[in-house]
Amino acid sequence: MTDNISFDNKTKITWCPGCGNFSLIASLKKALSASGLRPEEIVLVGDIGCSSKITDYVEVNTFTGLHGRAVPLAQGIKLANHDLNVIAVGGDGGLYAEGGNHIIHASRRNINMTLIVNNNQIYGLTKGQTSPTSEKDYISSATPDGVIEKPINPILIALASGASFAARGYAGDIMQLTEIFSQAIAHKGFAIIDVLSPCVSFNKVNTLAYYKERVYKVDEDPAFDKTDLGQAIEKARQFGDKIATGIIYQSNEPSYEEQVSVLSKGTLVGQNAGSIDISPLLV
Ligand SMILES: Cc1ncc(C[n+]2csc(CCOP(=O)(O)OP(=O)(O)O)c2C)c(N)n1
Ligand code: SF4
Repeated sequence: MTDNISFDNKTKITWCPGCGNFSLIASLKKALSASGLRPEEIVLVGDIGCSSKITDYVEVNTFTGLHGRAVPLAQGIKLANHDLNVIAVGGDGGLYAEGGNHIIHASRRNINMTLIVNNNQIYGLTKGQTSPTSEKDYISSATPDGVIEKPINPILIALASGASFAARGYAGDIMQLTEIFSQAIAHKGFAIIDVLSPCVSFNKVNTLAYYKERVYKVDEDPAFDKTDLGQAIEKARQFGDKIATGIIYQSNEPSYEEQVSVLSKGTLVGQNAGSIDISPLLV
């Protein structure tokens, strides 16, 4: 039995009191405890930023790379050893700005991994500059006259790029977030979860109260079918006075790894692929 593993470690947490990352880590640990996975079967891949500090606080294998590159790192780890359960975590700045292109290709590629984005609608660690999800007219130190560009809708981008699992959660509902993470970890293919999360120190607009006033759960509507892409796109677009949360889309498709013939013989690490001489390819 593995359901009593807490995944806690003793590292001192340095997030500001009230930060949305506390809900995210609590939900992730609960989902991992319920998954039956053991710490050594999991790799948590961080980006750079406040949200990526999560790799220091969960008792699993971890890897942290460059800002915006958590997704390609996670994909590489999964392809090297597809027996591992790989979860990437980062902020909206790194993952939607510097690393925005990776979301498109991970969505269409469908490598079996989970991507959790702590979306506080700003760059938190560097003190509140605007990110691709900052609202139009949002005033920050980087945009004293307000943001000129329109914000992106990451769930719509993932759906348009072919994602087989797309969800939106918010830091005010740990039960819902835990259920979404559990389903995402169990999902076969690329699962993206955009988590609306307050940065209490630098974003005074998109607060927990702001989200609470607007969110509702898609599964409260008995007519909603998460396997219907048309309905999912409608729900993904609902990001304003009403914000749709929950699993917005899920389809059952072959993962990338299942379709790579060499991986049917076992993991690349198991096949000792590291010892293959690739020097002829490099001339
Ligand atoms: C390529 C690159 N650009 C910029 C930075 C500086 N930098 C480090 S953290 C950060 C902000 C992180 O914001 P976000 O990804 O939204 O994460 P959060 O801190 O909000 O969780 C920036 C701009 C960097 N480390 N590397
Ligand atoms: S600066 Fe913002 S995102 Fe970073 S720990 Fe503090 S509240 Fe959280």
